[in-house]
Amino acid sequence: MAAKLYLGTARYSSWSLRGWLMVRLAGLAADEIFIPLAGGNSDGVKAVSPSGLVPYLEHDGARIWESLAIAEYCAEAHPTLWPADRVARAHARAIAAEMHAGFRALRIAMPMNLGRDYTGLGQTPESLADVARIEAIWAETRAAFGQDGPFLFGQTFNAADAMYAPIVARFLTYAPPLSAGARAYCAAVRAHALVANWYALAANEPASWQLEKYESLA
Ligand SMILES: N[C@@H](CCC(=O)N[C@@H](CS)C(=O)NCC(=O)O)C(=O)O
Repeated sequence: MAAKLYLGTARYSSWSLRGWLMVRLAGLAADEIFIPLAGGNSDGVKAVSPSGLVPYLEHDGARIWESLAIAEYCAEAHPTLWPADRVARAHARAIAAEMHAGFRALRIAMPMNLGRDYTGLGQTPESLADVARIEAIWAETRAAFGQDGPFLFGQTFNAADAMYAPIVARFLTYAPPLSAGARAYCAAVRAHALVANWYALAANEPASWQLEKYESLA
């Protein structure tokens, strides 16, 4: 049976972006099925995904939901999704897990929207605290492991970068105050071919998939 990767609206679905990046980075062949999100409890998603959420991957007999589990599945096929060095790999997993479990205030205050300029919006004390923590993670990681390239662990865009790519997208849309180092990292992630590809997919989605509640924040 053909492998399938179920995804939500590219313009909004930050978790789908993470799962899609993992699958593409690993080079797994899978039919990509984009389901327009209704803003929660989407019938089309509930019909296919065990958790009622996307991303959801069916591949070679395996059924995998949760973006971090998809990352680990993809890394089994393509180990360079995680750094080769044990200590760097542990750090990459820690920051990926922190992303997966956290930054709720930021995610609520600045929902991902790849098609709008919401400069200055979404800045609450709680979301700015998340921004500060993310900047610290990026700076610490790049200083310790990423000196030789533009990404968190240097030259290779890996699973940790994929986990933070939707944060970059939010920073580009909402433009909170950021350090020069964080802005440079955001530019590098945005310029990555796969991230550019996802933005293009989002730009080509039908206008009818857009949801008023995400399009009228300004
Ligand atoms: N913890 C999950 C979160 C997945 C999630 O919340 N996905 C959202 C889309 S970004 C979803 O499927 N929402 C259901 C809906 O909008 O109907 C993961 O890491 O994959």
